[in-house]
Amino acid sequence: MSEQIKNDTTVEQEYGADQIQILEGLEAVRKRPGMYIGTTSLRGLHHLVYEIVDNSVDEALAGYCDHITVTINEGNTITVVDNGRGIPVGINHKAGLPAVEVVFTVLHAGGKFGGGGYKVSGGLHGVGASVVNALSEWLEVNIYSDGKIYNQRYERGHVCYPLKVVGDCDPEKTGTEVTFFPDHEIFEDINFDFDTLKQRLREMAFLTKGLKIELRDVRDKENINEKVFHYEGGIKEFVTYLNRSKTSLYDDILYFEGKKDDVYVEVAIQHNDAFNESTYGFVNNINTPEGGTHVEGFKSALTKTFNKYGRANKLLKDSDPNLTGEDIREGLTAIISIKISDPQFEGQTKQKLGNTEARGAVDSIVSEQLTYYLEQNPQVAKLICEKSVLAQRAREAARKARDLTRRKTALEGSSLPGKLADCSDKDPKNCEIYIVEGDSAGGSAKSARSRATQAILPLRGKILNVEKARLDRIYGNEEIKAMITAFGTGIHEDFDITKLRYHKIIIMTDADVDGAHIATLMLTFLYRFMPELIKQGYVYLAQPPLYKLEKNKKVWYAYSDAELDQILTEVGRDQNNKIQRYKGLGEMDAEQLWETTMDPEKRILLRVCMDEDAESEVDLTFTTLMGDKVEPRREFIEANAKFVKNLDI
Ligand code: TSJ
Repeated sequence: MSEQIKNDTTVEQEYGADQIQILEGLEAVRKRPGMYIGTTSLRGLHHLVYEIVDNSVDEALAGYCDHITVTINEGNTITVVDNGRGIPVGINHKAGLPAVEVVFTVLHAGGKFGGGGYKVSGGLHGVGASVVNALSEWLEVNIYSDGKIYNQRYERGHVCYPLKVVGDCDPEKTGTEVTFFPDHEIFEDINFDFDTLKQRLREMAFLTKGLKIELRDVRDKENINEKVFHYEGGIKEFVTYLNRSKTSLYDDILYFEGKKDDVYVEVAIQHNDAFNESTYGFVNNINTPEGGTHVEGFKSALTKTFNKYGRANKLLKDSDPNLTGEDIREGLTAIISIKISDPQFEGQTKQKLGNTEARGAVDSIVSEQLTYYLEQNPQVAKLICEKSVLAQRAREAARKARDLTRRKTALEGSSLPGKLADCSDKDPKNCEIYIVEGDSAGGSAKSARSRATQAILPLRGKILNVEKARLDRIYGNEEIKAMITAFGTGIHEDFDITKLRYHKIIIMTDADVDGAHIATLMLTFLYRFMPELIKQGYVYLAQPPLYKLEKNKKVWYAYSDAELDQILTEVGRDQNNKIQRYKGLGEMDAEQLWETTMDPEKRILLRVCMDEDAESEVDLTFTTLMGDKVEPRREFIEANAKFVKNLDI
């Protein structure tokens, strides 16, 4: 190892104990990359980009940078450019090296180096540029400062030559440019995904008001892809964005900002006329899906302030009980973003903020500024209080409705819905339930099924959209009640997955737009009320064929236009072809339905999964499962298809 280093360097630098330690540090990163970036999957690959961009965002937060460009170059190298001060090039005395070299070669180079004020942003894996350097086949940095361009290159973390001046530039121009090529030896796949980077960079731009972040994909010269994110309103615009497909309850975005006990707090909220809560917490620009003290402080302030205001202004009657936090947060979209110098994360996945000073800071800033806002804006205050009181009543009604269904099931035993054609096998592992759109398709499915293991539950028409209805109506809905009793698990606090009666819940709808909409409504219901069923992989979508082709007494089924095309190419395009396009499940007879969609040996099922990467939007993804005997043509369809469907409809 040391031989190699000596060859790469000049007499100006002597490699002593410090340098050896440096290389051992980066070697450790290469040996156990997972320890530093979580994973070497695509997720870890993209993490490299965030790790670099975080440094430029820090420069923006320090007030010296307002423009960052991220480019995916041909060959999957990444270039990040900012217009900040440039990483310091002067000698860092502790290490005896230029600060920039320390940044790239010393593990955990943080506040200790870089000329003071250098802060490693992020929390979870905020380990800095040296980790990216260690995991890159090569990395090059150019720094524009004092009218000069400084340059250094590294390969797998090893310095190729000392920092050098490679040219002059306009003395007004300053900034940092880093290009890196992720190491094939570390990452199995180095293909960057534009949309993945887009999501995160958009989020970063929302969280840093005024900062312009550009993302460019120039891998395909004929088709350059470009996105610019620039939000002067910061998290206020984030809330507008999250509410974009909703109807807001009032026009304002409420915005609170302040600093207390060294915690900088920003909060933006707005209610919409629907019923779900979307509260997102961020600490140093990192999403905290499990919340923590900052989110607790926010919720406590909201509950206290609205109850106080409601009582004082008679919007809440003396005889009414207090509003709960959930009542007030019905239909709420909120961003709580704090910046803190020493974030402590706890919980199993280290995603929950633990700093106690954050609770107090958010609570007091929100309480004070929200009280003031409500006094200044009585119309908005009234709208929110009235919606909360309605939520309170609905909650009460729902509790009664639920108690009633509970008592009823206790009285009647677990009587199954009348429309359910149950299977005879009672071992859930062997059992499947098909939820079928429409009575007529339900009829075909009932005669087609394998009675021992397949149960059929036909549902009439469009099922209730649970995003647009309050709990009391949801519990009163016949289709939903039928599903709940058929599954056997109960819901909410009664939910018990061990009581699940079928280990495959298969949604079978027409292969058209209406069918897709109905499937989405059902998935929304399952996602909101029984998310464990999806998380544990019990939910599936059936895939009925789109076309039937008959020719010379032979039959083919096609599940996509592409497949039909392929079959036609195989059998020849002539007038003996009889092609039928199925407009719905109802057009198939029982035998066809069995053969194409229900026979476990031949059918295609998509398993519904939750995308763990999804942050501010819930994504359900689907993986394809096929019967044991897969015809080659079926495999062609979408063996690796990944459908992403945004639930936020
Ligand atoms: F990741 C990284 F370190 F390689 C990196 C850092 C990558 C990129 C694209 C940009 C940066 C970066 C660092 N941009 N701006 C800075 N700024 C500083 O490092 C800096 C400059 C001046 C002073 C000072 O106190 O004068 C302090 C710092 C931390």
